[in-house]
Amino acid sequence: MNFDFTEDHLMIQQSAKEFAQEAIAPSAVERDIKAEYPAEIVKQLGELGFMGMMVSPDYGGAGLDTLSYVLAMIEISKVDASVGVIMSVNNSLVCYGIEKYGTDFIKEKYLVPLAKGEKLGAFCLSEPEAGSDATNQRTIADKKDNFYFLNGIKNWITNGHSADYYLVMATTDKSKGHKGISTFVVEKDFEGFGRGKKEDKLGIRSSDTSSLTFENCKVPAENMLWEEGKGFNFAMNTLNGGRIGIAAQAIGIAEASFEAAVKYAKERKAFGNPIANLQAIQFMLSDMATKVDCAKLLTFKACALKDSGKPYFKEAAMAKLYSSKVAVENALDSIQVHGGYGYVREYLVERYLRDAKITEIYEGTSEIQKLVIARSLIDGK
Ligand code: COS
Repeated sequence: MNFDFTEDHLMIQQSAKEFAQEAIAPSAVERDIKAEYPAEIVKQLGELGFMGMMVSPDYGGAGLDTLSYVLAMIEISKVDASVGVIMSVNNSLVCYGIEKYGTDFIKEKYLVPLAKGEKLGAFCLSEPEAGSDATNQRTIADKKDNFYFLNGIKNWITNGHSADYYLVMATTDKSKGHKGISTFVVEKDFEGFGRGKKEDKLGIRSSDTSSLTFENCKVPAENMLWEEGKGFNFAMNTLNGGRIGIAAQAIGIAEASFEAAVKYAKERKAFGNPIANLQAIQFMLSDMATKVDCAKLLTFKACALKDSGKPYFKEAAMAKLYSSKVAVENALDSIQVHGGYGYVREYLVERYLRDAKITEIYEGTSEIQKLVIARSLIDGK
């Protein structure tokens, strides 16, 4: 077991940190208030290679390991979790899914621009009646000649309004249950594709989330990923890696909350001394720091398993379950340390709490993570 980062890991961590401080931090508060999508920042992230970090250089990516991606995600999310989720969906759901399950044609056409950050992707599994119960896909794909015609609605789609390419799960054979679901690459300009309203959210407000509509949306048969009937397995396998990305996003928020609490506790005086001298505050800071380290260890372990080609779905679920819980707890504790100042916009910690909550919900709720972990423990898989 080696707890040291390589020179390369440290370099990536440092460059993500610098970019986050210089290019993301100055507009984060305003974008949160206005719910404004960070188009220019996403473009720059692409130019720096942060939008296709794990994709092979053969397809325009940076060819890095999962730990590098997680270190960058933590630094970016520490400053702005909205930018973190945009980056996470493109990297670990869209690029990963296409690289692993796409034909050469799909990789050349779609993966290269996505990995270079020239185009943006979205992952479309959720529907009004298929959230945790993801096998209940109502979107239908009917085949006619060399095309599939998609009809249905997707919702809660991150990058819904901003993406160019959408990975869409749809039922190709209802009689087969989850083995009758397939995945398609849909372009924003395909006939019959539409975008619904943007959601007005509690947190991660600078990322865009919306519903999508498919009305006889015409998709070439060659745009199917993996093979017919493998769409649900595609979604599950891809979400395992996505959960590592969300764990990293949550760690970023948890660490930012902790650092803000330490800074404030050293500055703020009560009873004639900095509140950092008070044991009540010290205990909170100790718990916050310990939890961040635990969350990192779980997440780094999931990265190591994934990169060595071993099963990692249980560890990814544990990493997301724990890190998201810590993000919420640390944000709450940081507000408590700040007192009244933690409750107002002038200090950043109220945003950390609003941003943290979604990490317990998307890419599988905490209850779903517990279900995945429990099944693995009981079935021994
Ligand atoms: N990794 C890989 N495969 C998985 C998996 C995982 N974490 N979880 C389930 N699967 C596979 C199973 O192995 C099974 O495959 P086969 O049919 O080839 O054997 C298939 O998926 C169906 O699994 P299962 O029978 O367990 O289905 P259930 O309906 O009982 O449960 C859950 C599926 C609840 C685990 C699944 O629907 C889920 O993860 N839901 C949450 C979805 C989600 O994360 N939504 C967020 C949307 S993206 S923001």
